[in-house]
This record gives sequence, C-alpha cells and structure tokens, in this order.
Amino acid sequence: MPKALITGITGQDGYFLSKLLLQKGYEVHGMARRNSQMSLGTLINLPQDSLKALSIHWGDVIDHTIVERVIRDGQFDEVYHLAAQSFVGLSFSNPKLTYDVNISGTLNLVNAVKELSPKSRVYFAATSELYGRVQSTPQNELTAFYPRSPYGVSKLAGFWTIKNYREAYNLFMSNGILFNHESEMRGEEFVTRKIAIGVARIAQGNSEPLLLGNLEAKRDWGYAGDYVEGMWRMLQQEKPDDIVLATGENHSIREFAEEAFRVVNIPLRWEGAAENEKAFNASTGQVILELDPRHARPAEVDELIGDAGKAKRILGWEPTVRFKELVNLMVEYEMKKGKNHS
Ligand code: NAP
Ligand code: F7E
Repeated sequence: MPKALITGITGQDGYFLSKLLLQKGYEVHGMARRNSQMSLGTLINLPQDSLKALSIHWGDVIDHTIVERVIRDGQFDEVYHLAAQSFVGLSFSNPKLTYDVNISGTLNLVNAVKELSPKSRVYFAATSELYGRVQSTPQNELTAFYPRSPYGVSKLAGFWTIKNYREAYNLFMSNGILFNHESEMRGEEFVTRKIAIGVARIAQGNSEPLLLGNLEAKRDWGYAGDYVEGMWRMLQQEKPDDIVLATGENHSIREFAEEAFRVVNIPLRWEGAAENEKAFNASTGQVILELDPRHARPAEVDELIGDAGKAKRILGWEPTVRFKELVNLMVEYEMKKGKNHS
C-alpha cells in the first residue's frame, strides 16, 4: 500500500486530496497545526470511516524538528506540501508570518526529505500568483514571473527551492503551478466563497449587502476536485517537472457575482461608477452589493489566464468543471446550509 503525507491537510485541497488518495488505496498521513479546539478544518466533512483512516501528526511546518521527525519516521512514497499562509490579502499585513510559513516551512520540508527520506517524491503547491503583473498571455511554464504580493514572493522562493533541490541533489520534486481552484470547501475569506455565502444569505432574507474590494480583477477559476487529480498525476511521472493546471478561461469578480445572483434568481441592476458603484435587487430596490476599500489590495493582480497544454500532453489532465457549473455548485451548497446563514 503506497504511503503519502499531506501537509496542510485541513485546508481546501487537503480535503479533496485526502479523499482521492484514500480512494486510490493509499495510507494517508497528514500534518496539522494545533489550535485551541484541536479542530480538523475541512476534514470534518469527510465520511467518518475516511476520517478514521487518516493518521494526523500535530505540528507546525515552521518547527523543523517535527517536520524532520514525521518525514524520517514515515518514509513516505509521496509528500504533498500544501501547508501555507495562502491568503494573498493577509500576506500584505502579515508578510513575516507569510515568509516564515511559506519559505522556511518549505525549506524545512525539502531539507528533511533530502537528509532523511530522499526516495520520497515531493509535490510543491506553487501558484499562478507567481505571474502577478503578467508578462505575457496566456501564462504557461515559460512565462516570466513577476509576483505582486508577499505571498507571491514567498511562493517564488518555494518554487526555486524545489527546482534547486531537484537539480542539485537529484531528488523527485515537482512544482504544480496551479491557477485558482475553488469549491464548497474554500476558506470563507476568498472571494468566490465569500460571494457564494453572501448571495445565499441575501436570497434567504438577510439585508446586509455583500462588500467587495474590487469587481474588475479576472481569474482563471477551476474546481479543486479536478486539481488534486493533477497533483497526484505529477507524482506518477517518470521525471519531476514544473506543470501548470488551469482551465484556460477567465472571468471577472463582477461576472462571478452576476452569475451567483442568477443562480438564486435575483435580478441585478448596477448603478454608479468606480468606488461608488452598487448593485441593487432590480425587483425590490434593496442594495445587495457595495464596494469596500478595506477589501482592496495595495497591489492587485489584474488578470490571470492559464495555458494548461503541457498538463494535457504529459499528464492527460483536463478540467471537468467549467465556470457556470462551479458558481452553481458553490451557491447551491450555501443555499442547502440554509438556516445557518440567517
Ligand atoms: P488553504 O485552504 O488555505 O489551506 C492551507 C493549509 O495550510 C491549512 O491546512 C492550514 O492549516 C495549513 N497551514 C497554514 N500554516 C501552517 C503552518 N504554519 N504549519 C502547518 N500547517 C499550516 O489552502 P488551499 O486552497 O487548500 O491551497 C493548498 C496549497 O496550494 C497552499 O499552499 C496554497 O498556497 C496553494 N495554492 C492554492 C491555490 C488555490 O486556488 N486554492 C492555487 C495555487 C496554489 P489551518 O487549517 O490550521 O489553517
Ligand atoms: O482573490 C479580488 C482580489 O482572495 C481573488 C489563493 O488561493 O488563488 C488565491 O489567491 C481576486 C483578487 O484569491 C474581494 O483582489 C475583490 O483579485 O479569492 P482571492 P487570490 O488572491 O487570487 C491563488 C492562485 C493562490 O495561490 C492563493 O493561495 O478577487 N477581490 N474583492 C477580493 N478578494 C477577496 N478575498 N475578498 C474581497 O472582498
């Protein structure tokens, strides 16, 4: 039975990857950092038997002693390094924490593999945020990087650490350059989940408008369930590599919000311009969306769109969930949660 470790197992991707690896017959271990509730984040949504099948190691990736112990004792076939301070917005106010977790945490992990378990294959969660202020469109493995946030810079260090360890020490370490992928397990601070929750609340009678930082940024949004399959395929190859996963289609935040209100049959009317723009329920006149500068970023990534041609060629990977289906499944999930929203 193959054996895998997932760092960041309690996050969105940790949930989908745990499910996938358990289905494939893996012995699945996860690293999770302790909080006062010892909570398991997204994993509580797994069926009880799946949850019981997981082995959790409590530890922070900043602590190299625990990372080394887990890697040495586990001798994993595959290590998926997903743990990160992953929220771009927070990285501007907490850059040191972001660098500590994303750079030192990654160094702790790759060093532990090099010294104590060099046969382990490592997946690193790199990101489309590396492209930031984009140098060409669409972005693929050959596009120059230009990160625009402490998060992006920290992941650039992680990307090059993986590449450097791979070349210097002949280790199997791959970078997955993943464009935004979302789901009903997405953290509530990310814009897609925030919109899905806000729209469901409004549809269920809440009078608070949805507050967003900007409507014009565009993202290439896919479904997290598809992307973890791509991660797994990267570690089944003969050679380690750097590979983009994306849908090749992008939409603005405005389009995401419009589609989400469409799912709950609320007709929209936009009024005003720039930071004074608002959306109204065209039937009732209620203000349902406003701009709030507190959610805007000091430097924005205006537009991303990926070219996943290499993933298709080498991994046989393609996304199965498209934009409208993604918005629909996220909003419907929140609608079903119903009364918890009021
Ligand atoms: P997520 O939901 O924010 O999950 C991040 C995970 O990292 C959580 O389990 C979190 O634990 C854990 N973590 C944070 N700091 C830690 C620390 N110091 N020690 C140990 N664990 C720590 O992120 P995601 O969306 O699943 O993404 C997974 C990875 O892919 C991340 O590295 C992210 O940066 C990267 N990525 C994501 C996307 C995307 O669109 N989702 C795209 C490209 C790359 P807690 O539950 O305790 O917070
Ligand atoms: O923002 C804009 C915001 O926070 C998307 C992470 O998983 O994907 C994610 O990073 C866009 C940005 O994701 C609000 O300014 C407008 O332009 O959902 P997000 P992100 O920054 O793209 C990449 C690939 C990762 O690697 C990251 O780990 O939406 N936006 N108004 C807003 N964003 C938020 N969060 N909240 C707003 O109110």
